[in-house]
Amino acid sequence: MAPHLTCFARLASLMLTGSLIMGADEAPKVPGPQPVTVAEHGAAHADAQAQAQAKSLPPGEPGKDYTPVVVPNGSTLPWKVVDGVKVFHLTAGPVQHEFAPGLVGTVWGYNGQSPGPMLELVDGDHIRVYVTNRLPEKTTVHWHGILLPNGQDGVSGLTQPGIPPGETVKYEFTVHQQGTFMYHPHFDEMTQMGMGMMGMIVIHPRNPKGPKVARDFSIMLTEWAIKAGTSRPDTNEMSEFNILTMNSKAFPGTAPLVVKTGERVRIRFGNLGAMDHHPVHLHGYQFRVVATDGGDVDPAGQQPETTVLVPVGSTRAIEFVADAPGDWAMHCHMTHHVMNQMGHGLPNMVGVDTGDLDEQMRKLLPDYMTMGPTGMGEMAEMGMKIPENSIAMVGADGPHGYIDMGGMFTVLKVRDGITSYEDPGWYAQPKGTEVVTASPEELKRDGIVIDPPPAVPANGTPSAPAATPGAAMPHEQHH
Ligand SMILES: [Cu+2]
Repeated sequence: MAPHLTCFARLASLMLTGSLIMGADEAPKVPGPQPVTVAEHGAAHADAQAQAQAKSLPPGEPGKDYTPVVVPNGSTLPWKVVDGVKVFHLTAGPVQHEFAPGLVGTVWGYNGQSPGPMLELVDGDHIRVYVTNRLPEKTTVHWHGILLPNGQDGVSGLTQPGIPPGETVKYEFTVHQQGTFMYHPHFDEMTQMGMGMMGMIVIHPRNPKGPKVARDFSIMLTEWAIKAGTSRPDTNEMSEFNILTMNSKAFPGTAPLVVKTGERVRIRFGNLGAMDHHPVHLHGYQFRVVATDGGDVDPAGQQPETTVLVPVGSTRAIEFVADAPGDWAMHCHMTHHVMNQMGHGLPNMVGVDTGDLDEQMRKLLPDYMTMGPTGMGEMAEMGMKIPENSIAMVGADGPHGYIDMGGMFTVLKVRDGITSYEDPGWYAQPKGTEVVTASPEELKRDGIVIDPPPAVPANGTPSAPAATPGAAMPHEQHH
């Protein structure tokens, strides 16, 4: 192994040297038109940055310059103004964090929170962010999607030295853009982001155009690997993520998004998970994807959608008018991402006839229960015994029974004439709009014939294909 490593190191160093001696004056000549050389571009860029810094505007104010964004389960980072500069302070460090009732994790975050508090700015703001490192290793802060001088980009080793434990550094730049962005460490990324270090950045336009948004939400999506009964995320895990979160909360820990009927709503999503993109689906509405972390989508190019894919390392903002009252589910559509800890990595038991296995096992393990012979939906509802400090696979009591979802799941609550954005409770469906059991008269009226159930044991496998009496319409059997 050693000779190979040496070889590789030499090769890498040669490549590095190569790139170093290929200075600005010796930019590789490529055939075809060359409007700008590297040197010219570099100088122009530096000039632009200097001019940009000089062109900062007075600090934008909430209420006057923008309607503040709501961070469900989270907060906005406070600031003070010193000589026209917005001054912030982030402290990276360990956090005791509750994902949902029953599960507290020992994670890392900023200012005692994961995700860290949202930075809320206005186009033209000049900002100074102090970052104190209370972690046991170095860190940096990278401002994802922000256009800034190279020295402020926060990549350890490339644009700055890592911030040693106990030290405080200063980032300072002017923002000249608008939209939804993120911040996160660029040192030991796998560990630090896997431990929960991330946050959102919103930059409001100085002079907003287009329809005014009444309710504007920010949700950071991410994923964690926390084995049931433990509290520390396993950041070496690459595929078995069992806690999927919105603003670091798993349902039923996620706060609902409360909106008044008729209001225009924006929801901003960011994704700094390790491995998974999240297709977030909203029930009851069509929306448009109006912006990414690359900027606003031109109205002509805004696709109507009901699901928005939020890839790792990206933000997406959606907008719609909340004209339909109700409790509307909003969740990642990957089915494993609406499960909590107990739903993954188990043997497939669907259809297995377990006989008296549970009874026999309980002689050795009093709380034994085979998971999943009839499916997984009712496991938590049954009150299955689970390890201390863990959350089962499923959710919470709802107005019509058990909501058997966890993870990246929340509820958009749209209500007529509300005067407060406090959780209004569950939606009362108007009479005649609920799902009801079909009556014999209705079945008769519409000519619906119900087949007798197939003659197989409850948990068993049919010994022969189920009979299909001629009277049945085949497509009905899938309902
Ligand atoms: Cu997902």
